[in-house]
Amino acid sequence: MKQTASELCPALTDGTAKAVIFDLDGVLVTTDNCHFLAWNRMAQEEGIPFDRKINDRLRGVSRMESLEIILEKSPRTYTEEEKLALAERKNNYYKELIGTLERDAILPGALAMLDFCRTHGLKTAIGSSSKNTKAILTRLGMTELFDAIADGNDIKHSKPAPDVFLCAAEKLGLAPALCLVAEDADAGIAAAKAAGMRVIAVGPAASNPDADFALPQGFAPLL
Ligand code: B16
Ligand code: MG
Repeated sequence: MKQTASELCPALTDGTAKAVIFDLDGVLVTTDNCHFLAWNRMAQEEGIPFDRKINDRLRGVSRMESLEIILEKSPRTYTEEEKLALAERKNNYYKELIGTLERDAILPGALAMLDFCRTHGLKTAIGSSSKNTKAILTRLGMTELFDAIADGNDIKHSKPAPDVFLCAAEKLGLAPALCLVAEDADAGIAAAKAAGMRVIAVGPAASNPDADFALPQGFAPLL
């Protein structure tokens, strides 16, 4: 059933928020599946068991921390140098995949949601752990849709630390309490809460009890 953005999240129009900070992978675009495919390829080559359940723990988590989670199941140990090489190999596979993305990689309703925010005077920003954020936004022609972009290159501590969202709020020139965060990851919800922001939980994170608003189908009901 089609719903309005205000029905999905009353805080968008009640005057208590001035911006929405969007996570990228899994919230606006389907690159979460590209991460899965790239890690899966690397894990298979190394003989490390890997599946969708383990992959869910990687949402919002930085590249090197994701690797450590995958290596929990590894039959052998790796030196720090080898770990850097594994992460680089995965990132090369990932870049191959995002290099083929087309506009249909934008999740259903995401553009309608961004349009709603902008026409209702809410600023829009990206708060993503990914160091590939700018390449993805450029590839999909989305860069101009945001007033600020904070990503993995701006921060030392990735989600669940609040850094990327605090960085986005600072770039927007807004107090954290005036920002809403849209997230698909438990780590991202923890990060937003630690930043003092309210959270719209989408997709796999919709059942997280810390979410202020839950959208199990993401922004698709807007269409
Ligand atoms: P990269 P998000 C996160 O993006 C992904 O969810 C996570 O799976 C990935 O490991 C992380 O970015 C780092 O990505 O390897 O491209 O720097 O969900 O915070 O937009
Ligand atoms: Mg995400």
